[in-house]
Amino acid sequence: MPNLNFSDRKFIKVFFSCFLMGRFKLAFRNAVDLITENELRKLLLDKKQPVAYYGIAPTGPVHIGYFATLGKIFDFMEAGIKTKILIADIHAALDDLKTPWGDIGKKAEYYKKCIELSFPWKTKPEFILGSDYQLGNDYMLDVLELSSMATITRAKRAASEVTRMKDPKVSELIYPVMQALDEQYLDVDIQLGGIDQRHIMAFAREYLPKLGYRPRIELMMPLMVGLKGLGVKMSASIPESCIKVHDSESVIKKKIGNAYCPEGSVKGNPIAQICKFIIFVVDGKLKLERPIKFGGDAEFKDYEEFEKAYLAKKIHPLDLKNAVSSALVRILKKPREYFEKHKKELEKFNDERFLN
Ligand code: STL
Repeated sequence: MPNLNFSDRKFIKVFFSCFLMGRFKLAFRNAVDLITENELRKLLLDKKQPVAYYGIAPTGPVHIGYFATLGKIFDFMEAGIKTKILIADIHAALDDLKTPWGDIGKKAEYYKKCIELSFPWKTKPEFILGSDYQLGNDYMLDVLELSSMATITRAKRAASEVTRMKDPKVSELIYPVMQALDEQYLDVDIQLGGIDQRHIMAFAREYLPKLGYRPRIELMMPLMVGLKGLGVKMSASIPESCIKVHDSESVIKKKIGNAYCPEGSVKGNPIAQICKFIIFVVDGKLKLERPIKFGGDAEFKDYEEFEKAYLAKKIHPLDLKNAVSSALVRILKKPREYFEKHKKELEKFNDERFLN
């Protein structure tokens, strides 16, 4: 290490911060909230390879609503942030038995498979199974210690947007306690999740320091609007609102064909959101194929360019739907073909939402 004086060091720091502005921008793009911006800027400046995690409870069928947050892992990889994917199998049962205890193992396997096959990962993401560490003595003692600090009212508020919370089970209040501890036990700097996780994330920020652990940075992604629009989120419990990663080609085309897609408007428009959060993230572009009389072929290099053209009504919803259908059919090829061959893996859940 050369001997640098104060102004040399300062210059290097400023030089790097300019360079790293791009890194912050990439880490934050498409996100809706961040606690806190200063902490993330500092982390990117101070640490060469920060670590983040995204936790998913393996409950219903995997659908493209997960892609908004999964796509962020893509950005993170590019920004030099290592990302772990937590398959929170125990949480899936804690949430009012959305997955029965006896099924959490096979459900976790199914989620891992779907996530692995759905994205053209440049480097394979690291998967961690909740039950592999959450039953350890230290973790469990921390669960009990945190439970002795947080009131029921506080835990209820934390869980309110995530677990079912209909005459809640005790386990639904343990859920946020464990999610907070996951940040510590996975040894991460950042937790990544949908905006519906924000009360749990705030809970984690508040309670980890009470156990002597540092609060983590929380980055929140939007929830994709369902295919029927009207601000109703994409959810596996409303089959026509979402596209499963193993839906057949004809089902994908039918669902996109029936989707809400007002001409000249991207507000609450699920098709525009699929472009923004999936197609531009995975492909880095959007291609439109049209007969010459309808404007001919077109290619957009980023979402902003596409949005401008769509708002100016230079793209007809039908042409857009065709382009989005073919892109999704291509992007979901691997999971579709895998589960066509291994139909039994879907049938064993005894839940018709997993089938076509
Ligand atoms: C869901 C749907 C979803 C994400 C989650 C749950 C997240 C669960 C979770 C569990 C433990 C953690 C972090 C996140 O440490 O999209 O029902």
